[in-house]
Amino acid sequence: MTNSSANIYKKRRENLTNFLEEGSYLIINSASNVIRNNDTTFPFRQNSNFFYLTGFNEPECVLLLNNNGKTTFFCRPKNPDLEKWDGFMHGIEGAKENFAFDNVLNIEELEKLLPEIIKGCSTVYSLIGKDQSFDEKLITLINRANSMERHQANIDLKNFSNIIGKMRLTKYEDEINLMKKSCHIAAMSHKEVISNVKVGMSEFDIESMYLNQFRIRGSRYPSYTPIVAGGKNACILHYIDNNQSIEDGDLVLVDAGCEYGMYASDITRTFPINGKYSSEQRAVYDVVLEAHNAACNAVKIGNSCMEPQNVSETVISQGLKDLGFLTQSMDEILEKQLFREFYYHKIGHWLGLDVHDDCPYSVNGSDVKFEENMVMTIEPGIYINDTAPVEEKWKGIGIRIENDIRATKKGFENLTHEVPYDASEIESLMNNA
Ligand SMILES: [Mn+2]
Repeated sequence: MTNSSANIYKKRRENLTNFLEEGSYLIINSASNVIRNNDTTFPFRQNSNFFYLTGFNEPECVLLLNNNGKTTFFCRPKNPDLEKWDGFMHGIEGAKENFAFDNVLNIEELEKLLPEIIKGCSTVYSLIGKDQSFDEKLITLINRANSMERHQANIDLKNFSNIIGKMRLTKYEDEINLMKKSCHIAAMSHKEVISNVKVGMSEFDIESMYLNQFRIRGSRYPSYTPIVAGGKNACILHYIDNNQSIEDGDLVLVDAGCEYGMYASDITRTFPINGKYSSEQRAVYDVVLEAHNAACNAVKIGNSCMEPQNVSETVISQGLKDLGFLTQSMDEILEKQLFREFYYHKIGHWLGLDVHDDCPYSVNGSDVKFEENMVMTIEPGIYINDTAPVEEKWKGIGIRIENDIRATKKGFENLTHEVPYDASEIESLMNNA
């Protein structure tokens, strides 16, 4: 790691000390290797909050940050034998030289040294509830520190997740650049796959094409398990079996994004396997598109982050009325949330290091208001299940359109605009390949 990127993380830690009480410590641990089965592990993925504050990409580390911005970092010592099996480790010297920590210690000494460091402090902030075994270890070590300073007040343990969540809401310039790249790779992958799908391909075939596109464009992993849903499988929101054949005349809903530089993209497109929407599919599609466009316009500095939700409910309700699916008055549809029969998820979520970025939607009881460089997905959908009270010809249609939207000074920027989402544009993409 270069010094300049170490400084990015150092600056974040310094900014964060503004939220720490006098005489306090923030303590946060890295992710661990996770067993998949027997003795094989999933690929290591660093804890997003830990990465946000350190840029350090190894397991078995703990960061201590005091309110003056001084850092003590615990990590694994360099081990040439282990490196022969698992690859490069920074080690204690490497962490000290390359990551701008003030002090670096051996993780094996955490239990001995941590109580010494924090004894007599007022407060320990930690991400309580994210990792139960670390929570338990930390409580034990805080108790040990308390027993060393019997004439002082006990240390308060406070949850830090809302503070760091609020910080992560507004992305720094370097984060926006990585997000743009992640969105670009995902968008170009969607575009390439959609222009190449053909009748006869299965969900599995199409999933493989996406994963290949992500990889050849520089992203090793999707940011979540892709959803590749043919026909009525689209009505199952978290469908990830992706193993069914697709009939001529079916729609395919693909919700797939990639991870680049630790940042997630998240895109959904719904296209006809044969390159042409039926009139029913098109009618529903255009309602979802209208809701999508209206919701994007509501991503505006100063607006409540719930505004896109409200706007999408109104547009979809009107559309469901126009299609004849709902017959009640608009007031009744909205008040009783009757649209939820067809639109049964929320408009979107914060996006960043996590695909569902771990950031708040309300703070102290008030909705978060959009600020520049907040990024939210906008993803309205309409799903017509077998049990829906509509004519047979509509059943099994499931449509969602999802883009990644950044709040800007001028309004909003669609970071995933490179893959078309207008129905006619999708048809020309599929037929002019
Ligand atoms: Mn999403």
